[in-house]
Amino acid sequence: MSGSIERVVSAAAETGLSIEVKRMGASTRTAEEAAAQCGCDVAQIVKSLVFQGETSGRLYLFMVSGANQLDLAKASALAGEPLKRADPRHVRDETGFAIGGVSPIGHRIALPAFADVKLLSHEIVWAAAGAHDAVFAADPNALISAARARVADLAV
Ligand code: 5CA
Repeated sequence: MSGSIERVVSAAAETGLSIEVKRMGASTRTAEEAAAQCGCDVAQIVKSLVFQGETSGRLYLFMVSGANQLDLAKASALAGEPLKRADPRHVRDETGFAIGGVSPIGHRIALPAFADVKLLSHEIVWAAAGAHDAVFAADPNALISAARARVADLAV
């Protein structure tokens, strides 16, 4: 198992979230690809989007359904500062994950996290597990708790 995936598994175990990481053997880099591999609706895929505060330079995690776009105005209001998309290298340094495999849990450095309320309308959601072909399924409430994310209206 890769170190990135191990961090996801450890973080889940530490927070009492029971997960089984699945290596799909095909790309799950995008929500559409992940949905095709998981055989689920794209709305059940959790996108883990990392943005950077323009003032503080701090990174923030936003968990949004694959069917929705992040509303940057709402996200900025929650962060308390304007946001821009984080540089991929910066994302990798702080989360330990490459874009396309960023998991909502198991980051190297804890990021303030927010989750869109629409994720709660599914019984099961799927999230990236730290690699480009790795995913896991979870109850959205349990996943959001494990990510220590605040539930908010984040979608456009
Ligand atoms: N594994 C899939 C499904 S869980 C996944 O990670 N999807 S994702 O949406 O969370 O991650 C891909 C997202 O990374 C894209 O939606 C996009 O917002 C972001 N992204 C793609 N390219 C870049 C880039 N060059 N810099 C910063 N963010 C990027």
